[in-house]
Amino acid sequence: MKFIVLSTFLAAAAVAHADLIVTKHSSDFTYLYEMDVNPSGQDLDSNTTQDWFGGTAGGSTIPQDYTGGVARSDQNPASGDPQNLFRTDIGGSITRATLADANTPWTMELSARKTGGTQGVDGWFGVAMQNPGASFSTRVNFEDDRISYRTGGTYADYLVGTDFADGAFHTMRIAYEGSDNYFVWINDILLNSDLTSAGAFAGGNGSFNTGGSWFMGDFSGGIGGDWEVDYIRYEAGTAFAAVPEASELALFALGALSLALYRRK
Ligand SMILES: [Ca+2]
Ligand SMILES: [Ca+2]
Ligand SMILES: [Ca+2]
Repeated sequence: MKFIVLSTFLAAAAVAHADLIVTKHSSDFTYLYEMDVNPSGQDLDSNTTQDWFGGTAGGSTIPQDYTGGVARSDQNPASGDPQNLFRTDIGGSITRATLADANTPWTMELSARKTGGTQGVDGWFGVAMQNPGASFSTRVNFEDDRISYRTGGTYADYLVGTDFADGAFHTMRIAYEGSDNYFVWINDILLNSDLTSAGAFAGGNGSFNTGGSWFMGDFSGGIGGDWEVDYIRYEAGTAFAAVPEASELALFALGALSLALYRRK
């Protein structure tokens, strides 16, 4: 009986990692934007070009408030649809400089929390990402009670019923393998856990910037509400799985212990 439990757990663990078996903690990524300062003024890849866009374009502004290690969206004026986002749609930006083409892999993890306001029809924090030269992009949203992933022109919902408006920080990791294959973790939970590489999430958001760009935060009328970002961490060249949660490791240890006890009997 205990052996069956362990076998089931091991099978679940194998599936949970899909085909991405190389893990890496985000704090070990190459580029760490910890939000102690405005990342638009940083040049972590030393290419003499600011890594992120700064200022306002099309009514959208990179967050200007950096206090206590977090970036804070400034939704003033309260009327209309003010938009705050992190964006890399500039020549030599961190993503354009480090992603060679449509199939260059990468891993990004961010930590964000909702601090107030009313979400839009697509939630309170969105991410849209497109490699240089890619024909598609990927789009993921934090909503008050779910995660939505754009696929096939519509949104699919995940983790429905989870309170993402609880004021706590939540992590979003996206790993791109190339060939329009994405893996998404929320709080270290792999959303497309039942899929292998060939059937990974396809970027279903269509093309929004063929030159390559990341948009993160509020960049559309469908996103609303206030938020803070604790960090954005990024590494080019490899799709890394999230490190299993401590609770999973504890379960694994428990399973191993059960097996040991089973064998002793
Ligand atoms: Ca740079
Ligand atoms: Ca908006
Ligand atoms: Ca921080």
